[in-house]
Amino acid sequence: MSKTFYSLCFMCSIRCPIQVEVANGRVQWVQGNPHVAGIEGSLCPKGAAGTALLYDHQRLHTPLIRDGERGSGQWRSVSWDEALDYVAGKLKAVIDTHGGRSVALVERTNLSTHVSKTFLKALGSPNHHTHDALCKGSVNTACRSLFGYTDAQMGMQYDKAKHIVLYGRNIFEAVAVKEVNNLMTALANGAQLTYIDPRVTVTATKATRHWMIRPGTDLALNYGLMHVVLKERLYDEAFVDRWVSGLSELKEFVRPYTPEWAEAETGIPAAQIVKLARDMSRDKPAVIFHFGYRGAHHINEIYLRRSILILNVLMGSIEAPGGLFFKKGPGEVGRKPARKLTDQSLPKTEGPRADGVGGKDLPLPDASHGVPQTLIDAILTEKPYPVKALIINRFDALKSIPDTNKTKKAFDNLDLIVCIDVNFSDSAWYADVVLPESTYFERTDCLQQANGLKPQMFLRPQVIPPLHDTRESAIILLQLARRMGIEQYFPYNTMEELVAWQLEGTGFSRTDFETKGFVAYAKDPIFWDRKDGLKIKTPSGKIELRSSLLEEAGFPSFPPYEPVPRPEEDRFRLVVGRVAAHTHISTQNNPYLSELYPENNLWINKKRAAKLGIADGQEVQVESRCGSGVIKAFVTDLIHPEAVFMVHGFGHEAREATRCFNKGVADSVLQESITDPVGGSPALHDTFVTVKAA
Ligand SMILES: Nc1nc2c(c(=O)[nH]1)N[C@H]1C(S)=C(S)[C@@H](COP(=O)(O)OP(=O)(O)OC[C@H]3O[C@@H](n4cnc5c(=O)[nH]c(N)nc54)[C@H](O)[C@@H]3O)O[C@H]1N2
Ligand SMILES: Nc1nc2c(c(=O)[nH]1)N[C@H]1C(S)=C(S)[C@@H](COP(=O)(O)OP(=O)(O)OC[C@H]3O[C@@H](n4cnc5c(=O)[nH]c(N)nc54)[C@H](O)[C@@H]3O)O[C@H]1N2
Ligand code: SF4
Ligand SMILES: [Mo]
Repeated sequence: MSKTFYSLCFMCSIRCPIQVEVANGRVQWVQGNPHVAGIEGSLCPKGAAGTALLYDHQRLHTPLIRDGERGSGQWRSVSWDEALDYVAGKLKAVIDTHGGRSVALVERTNLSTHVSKTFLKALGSPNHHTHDALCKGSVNTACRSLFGYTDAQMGMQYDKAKHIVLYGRNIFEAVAVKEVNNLMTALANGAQLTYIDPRVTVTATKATRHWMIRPGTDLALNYGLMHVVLKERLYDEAFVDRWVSGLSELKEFVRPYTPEWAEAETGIPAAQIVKLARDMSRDKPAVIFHFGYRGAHHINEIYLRRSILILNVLMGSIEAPGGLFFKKGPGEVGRKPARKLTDQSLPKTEGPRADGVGGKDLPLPDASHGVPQTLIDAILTEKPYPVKALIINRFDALKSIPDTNKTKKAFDNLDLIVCIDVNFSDSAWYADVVLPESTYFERTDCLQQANGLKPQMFLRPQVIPPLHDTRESAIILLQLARRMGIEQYFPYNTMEELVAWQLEGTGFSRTDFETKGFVAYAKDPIFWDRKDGLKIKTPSGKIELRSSLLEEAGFPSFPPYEPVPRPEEDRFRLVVGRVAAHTHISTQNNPYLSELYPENNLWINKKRAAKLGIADGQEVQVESRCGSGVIKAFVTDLIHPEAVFMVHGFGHEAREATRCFNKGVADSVLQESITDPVGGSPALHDTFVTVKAA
């Protein structure tokens, strides 16, 4: 007998809605949820390889306690009781000596993040971290500086857009299924796509125009664009007059940044810059300048993200169909969202965050996410205070934070490392205790509140019982909470009880999710009235080009442009990114995906490779100030001469993950840990490397 379930993929954190067929206790088939607009059956290659994760004999099967040196790969399989007693005992010892704040937790945001936040707060620790800063911290801060909303509270209506500009937002390889489909719809309807990237990516091949920009200079391009827009009055005057403050300061600021000046910095012809400004103005307000995620990570990233958002504001594309919108929650229609454990009144935590967020060094990054790379510094220096226990959940701290060698040194300073994962990640490999989570097919998860033009709620139900001795992270934390004496904040015994608790007051019940996998709070898209109804959350109620958030923290809104250094003769700027077949650092050992894309290589420009005597396919040694590795060269004219590129996610060290062990090089080993002090993102693309024949 076959049964159909609606659920959420978790081969990456996009969480696309899926339909799962189960027969004879086995997952037989997975496809996109046909009831969800923009998905309609489709999946990406990683989503399709979900069953290969489920049935992979190399994933984690039981709790493990380390039996040799850290990283030696000697483990003891233990019962859950033994593992949890061990962790609780160690946590108590650390807390007795150093206080609750000496426990930190790092995780990739997931549906149970409210549970782990509650766990840490209940222990008295302010040191909960998500991946956010590493992914898009400066985008988050830039959005708050202009609108008072985070980037996560904003979206883009691609399918109705007439022109979309992507700054290294490589949508057709760094995939979110709905986004890809909606962009395809826009292109089929005649929309223009301008793609800016120092590499020719798949997205570049589908674009109306592609500019091979000199790496790191997008900000100069944007100042050139703004110069034209303001000089030729190409902006949406009605929108700007009504909603924007700081226009005259911006005008004054961009006056010297002519398109000719931008050409000298970026390599993009001035006439083309002028043309893009005019094209966008013609199509406004149904235009999108995508604020991007990982395209350009530099020490001044905040100002790039602000400049992209400001271009949208000038085009009046905010809250316009085919532009950027503010996500609407259930409150918009007088309803309630799913409850979170963090809604409860929780103990006050023991003051400042160890990573410095909210303090004088990092006043502005989002304290509800933290900055993982500066947590590493705090662990190393024990400043402002010792952090001695680290819980890592659904995150690979060792390989997702720049400068792996430094992270390893910080690990040496910890009394306890616990890793909750489904795979033998490198962080698991270096942990003291490994707690295996059930995969997304085997567990019911917390509810997904999906705000957007139409607020909705999704559920990920268990479709088969766990195949091995694994548990859900929300249950693991509950069982630890009981051992730590903080169980009063966890009002459930099972995931079904937790979901029922979350649903209280929403007007929906568990069975409402069975027909389509989701429930909707509204039928039609909700747009606020652009004349009078925008709920801008800055102190002035206006979109603040001159930002009170920045200036009150002592940062300028419009700092003069600083030229981007060109690498010395024998050096390259290291840039990194994704490939369609893999998720960050987590799918390289997947039986199917490891076949599709088994190892990364180093893209290097043909002319520069010729000078160095490097041939295509040859092994080369790449070296930065913090590390080195040997990787095969991909010699091509599809990359700017100043840059070399590698796909993130390779160079795994966990021997038990045999399909990916030691294949390719980890970008994190090479990258220096530099942080945008305003926005909070790591400047992952500010590392220079040498390349020579290995
Ligand atoms: N050097 C470098 N660092 C980066 C980036 C980069 O390009 N280069 N990219 C940044 C970006 S954009 C992001 S979003 C982050 C992502 O950083 P991470 O979150 O670390 O990366 P992922 O590959 O998404 O997943 C990490 C871990 O989650 C585990 N996992 C998968 N499913 C489950 C599950 O159901 N339960 C549990 N408990 N674990 C699970 C995987 O096995 C993997 O070990 O990295 C950032 N850091
Ligand atoms: N297949 C797959 N899809 C994913 C993910 C995944 O792991 N795998 N992860 C998801 C997540 S968490 C994220 S954050 C997004 C990331 O989405 P993106 O940010 O679109 O992804 P990246 O592949 O990191 O893209 C970086 C691109 O920027 C280019 N670039 C480098 N330097 C510059 C520069 O100076 N200027 C410009 N304009 N471009 C530059 C690089 O060449 C590269 O093509 O992808 C999401 N989708
Ligand atoms: S983008 Fe692919 S891997 Fe990520 S959730 Fe969607 S289908 Fe799954
Ligand atoms: Mo990300």
